[in-house]
Amino acid sequence: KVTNGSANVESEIPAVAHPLAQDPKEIASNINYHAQYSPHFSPFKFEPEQAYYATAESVRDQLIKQWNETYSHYHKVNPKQTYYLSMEYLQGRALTNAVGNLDLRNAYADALKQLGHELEDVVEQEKDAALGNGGLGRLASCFLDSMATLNLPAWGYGLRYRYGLFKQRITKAGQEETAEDWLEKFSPWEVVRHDVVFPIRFFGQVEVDPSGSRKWVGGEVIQALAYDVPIPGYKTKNTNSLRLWEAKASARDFDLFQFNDGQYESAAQLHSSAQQICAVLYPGDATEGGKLLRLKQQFFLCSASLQDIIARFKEREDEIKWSEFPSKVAVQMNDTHPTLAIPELMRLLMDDEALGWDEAWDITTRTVAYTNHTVLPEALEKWSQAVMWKLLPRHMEIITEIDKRFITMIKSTRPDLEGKLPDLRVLDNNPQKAVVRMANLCVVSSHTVNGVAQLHSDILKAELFSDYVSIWPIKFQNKTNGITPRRWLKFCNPELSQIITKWLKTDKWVTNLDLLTNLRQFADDADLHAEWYSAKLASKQRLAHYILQVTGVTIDPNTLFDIQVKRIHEYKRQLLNILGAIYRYKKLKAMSPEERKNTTPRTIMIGGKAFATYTNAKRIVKLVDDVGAVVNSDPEVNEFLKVIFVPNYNVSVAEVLIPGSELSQHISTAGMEASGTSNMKFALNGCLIIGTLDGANVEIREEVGEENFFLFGATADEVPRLRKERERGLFKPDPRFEEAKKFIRSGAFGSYDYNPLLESLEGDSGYGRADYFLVGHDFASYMDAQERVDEAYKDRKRWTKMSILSTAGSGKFSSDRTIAQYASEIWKIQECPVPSA
Ligand code: GL9
Repeated sequence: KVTNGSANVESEIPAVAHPLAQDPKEIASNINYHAQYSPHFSPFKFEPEQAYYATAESVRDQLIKQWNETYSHYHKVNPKQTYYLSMEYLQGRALTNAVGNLDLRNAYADALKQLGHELEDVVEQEKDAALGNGGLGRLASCFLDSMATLNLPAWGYGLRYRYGLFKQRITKAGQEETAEDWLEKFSPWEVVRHDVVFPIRFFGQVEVDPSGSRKWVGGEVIQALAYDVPIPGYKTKNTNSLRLWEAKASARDFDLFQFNDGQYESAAQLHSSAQQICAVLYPGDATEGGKLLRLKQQFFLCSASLQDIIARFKEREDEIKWSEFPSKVAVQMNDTHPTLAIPELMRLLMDDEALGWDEAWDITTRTVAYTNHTVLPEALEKWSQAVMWKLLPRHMEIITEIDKRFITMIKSTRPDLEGKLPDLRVLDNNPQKAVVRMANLCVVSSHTVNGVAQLHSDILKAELFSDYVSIWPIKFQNKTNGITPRRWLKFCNPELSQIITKWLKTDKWVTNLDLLTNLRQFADDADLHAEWYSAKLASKQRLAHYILQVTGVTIDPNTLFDIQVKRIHEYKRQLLNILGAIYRYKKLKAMSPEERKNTTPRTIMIGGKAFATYTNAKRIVKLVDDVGAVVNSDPEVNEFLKVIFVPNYNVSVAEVLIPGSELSQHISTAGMEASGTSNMKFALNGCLIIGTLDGANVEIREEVGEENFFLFGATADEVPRLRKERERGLFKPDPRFEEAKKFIRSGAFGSYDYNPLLESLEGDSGYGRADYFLVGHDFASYMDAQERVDEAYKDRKRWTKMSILSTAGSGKFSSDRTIAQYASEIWKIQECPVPSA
C-alpha cells in the first residue's frame, strides 16, 4: 500500500510512462513516473505538492499529444485562423479544467486515491496564473476555452509576466500589496519553444536608401522567446495554444570584455533592460506611471506576434500572394492595448516585404478588428507623440501618414465633418501635450469595431464613436460577452451540474447552454426544489468553511449570502453596498429582540483588489473591513448581520464564492460598466441579481425575467441630467442616506479618516463634481430593492423558483455563443476539427 509521503519507495505501482493512459491504474503509474523521472523535488517525498506537479506533468503529456495533432492538422488544412492579441489573460488554475476538458476527471481522481491523495487537495496546490487585472483578462481566458471547444483554429497571444497581479493582504492599515510569485517553483503548463524567437527593436532611427525605401535600424534589439500553454477544448481533440512571449537578450549582447573589466552593470545592460519588459503586469484600470515600459510591453507583444503570424503564413503558402493574407489571418485586438499591431503590420509589409502603401493598407484593414471594453475617458489610451517618436520612429511615420490620409478622405468625401476633425483625427496635435489617440487609430484602421454588451455597443455608436458611425455605418457591431460554462458551472459547481444533467436527462447543456431553458418546466417541482436547495446549502457550507479559514470569522450558512466581488472602483459603487449595510446595522440596533427575529439574516461579503495608488478605492476596502470588525463582534445583532471583506479575490476564490452565493450585487452607475461578466457567472449558478440597468445586466434581466431580477437606480439616459441637477444643488437626499453617512462620521467604525470618501459623495471636495457616481441619487431605490430581497428570501419556495429560473435563463451568456458570433460575423473563420485517429 502506498502511504502518503512516498509514492515510489513503498508503492506497488510501477513507474511507467503511458502518455495516453485512460485507466486509473496506468494513470497512477504515469504520475509515479513523473514523480521519479521529472524530479523537481526529492523523489522520496510525495506530499500534495509533489503529487500536484507529477499529476500536472502527466496531464500535460496527454495535452501535448493532442496539441501536436492539432497543429499538424491545421498545418495541413491551412484554414483561416484567428489571432487574439491581449495584454491580459486571467487563466486561474489549470488542473481541474484540463482533466475536466479531457474527460479524465474521475480517472485522475481514482489514480490519485491509489497513490494516497485526494484530487481536491492536490488541485489546491496550484497557484493561480493571474496575468490580468479583471474582467477584460478573464474574458480572454473564457474565449480561449470556447475557441478550442468549438474546434476553431485560433491562437491567443500575450506576455509571460514574471509577476502577475499582486497578492492582497488586509491589515489594520487596509489593503497591502505583495508580489505574487506564480513561477516561484515553475509552471508545468508552459512549454518553452527555443525554436520560436524573434528580434524586437526599440529606439533607433529610420534610414532611407537611394531607391527611397525606408528601414528602421539601430537602437536596441531584444529577443522574444515563445512559451506555449496548451488550451484543451471540452471533449474534443482540438488543443489550441496560448503563446506567451518572454523578453531575452542574446549572448551576443553580453559584453564579456566589460564584465571582465569589472563593469558588471553596463556589461549586462541589455539583459537587464530585457528583463524589465516582462517583469510585471501593468496594473491597468486608468493609471499613470511606468509609461515607457508599458508602451514597450505593448509593442513587444504586437511585433513578436505579427512576425510569428507572418512566418506561419509564409510557411503554409506554396507561392506567397499577399492579397490572400486577410483570408488566412484575422487579428483581434483586445481593447486598444495591442493597437501597435496596426503600424507594425504596415511596417512589416512595406519595409520587409516591399509592398506599397495602398496594398499594405488594404491588407491591414482587412485583417484587424478592435473590441472596445470601456467608455471611461481615463481608460482611453493616449500616448505622447514625443515618446513614440523616440521609441518607435518608423511607426510614428506610418501613424502620421494614416492620420494625413484620413484627413484627406474626410475633406474630399465628408466636408460636413471637417469641423469635427480635431476630435476625429488619430493625432491630437495640442502643442501642450501632443498625443496619439489609440482608440481613433483602431477605429480608422479596423474592419470591425465591437462593444461587449448591447447597451455598451449602443452607447459607443450614439456617443463615443457617433461620427465614425456616419462615415462607416457597417463597421460597428455588438458582441455580448459570455463565460465558459465548463469552468463556471460544471467544474466549480459539480453538485448543481449533476442536478441539471439529471433533470434535463442530458449533459449536452455543457456545450449547448441554451438547453438550460428546459429547466423552466420544472420550476415549481417540489423534488427539484429539494435537490436545488440542498446543492446550494452544500456550496454555502463550503464557502463558510473557506471564509473561516481566511478571515477567522464564522458565518452561518442559513443566512442569506449576499456577495459583491470585482475590482474596487468608484463607478462599481461598493460604497453604495457598504452604506446600505451600515444603514441595516443601525436599524437592527434600534430594534427589539422580537423585531430582529422577523428580519432576514444576511451575510454580506465584499471582495476585490484596489489599484495600489487609487486612494479612494483603498479607503473603501478599509471601510468595509472596519464595518465588519464592529458588526461581526456585536453580540446584539451578529446573528442577523455579518459583513466580511474577502481578501485576495482571484479566479480560484471566485470558484468557491460564486456557487455559494444567493444574491449578488452589480450596482454600477448606469452607462459605466461596459458589460460585467461575473453577473453572468452568478446568474448561471442560480444566484439572484440586485442591479442597475447597466452593461449585460440589461440582457440578463431580459433572459431570466424581470420578476427574477431586483432592479433599481437611474437609467443610463437619465444620468447626464441627474449629474447636472446634482451640481446645481437640486438633489434632495433620502433620510436613510443621511443617517448612514452620519453614523460613519460619529466614529462608530473607528477613527480612520473617512472624510475624503464622504466628501466624494457630498461634493465639497475639490472635485467640482458632486457625487459623480450618483450614490446619493440611487440610495433610496437601492434600499427599496433590498427590502424586496428580504421579503422574497422569507419565502423559500419563491426564492428557489427564482433561483432555478435564473439558471434556466442564463443560456445566452455562454462564451461559446459569443465566440461563434465573432467567428462568423467578424473573423469569417470555420471550425477545423481534428479527426479522431
Ligand atoms: C472591462 C469592463 O469594465 C467590463 O465591464 C467588461 O465586462 C470587461 C470585459 O469586456 O472589460 N474593461 C476593462 O478595462 N476592464 C474590464 O473589466 N478592466 C479590467 O479588466 C481591470
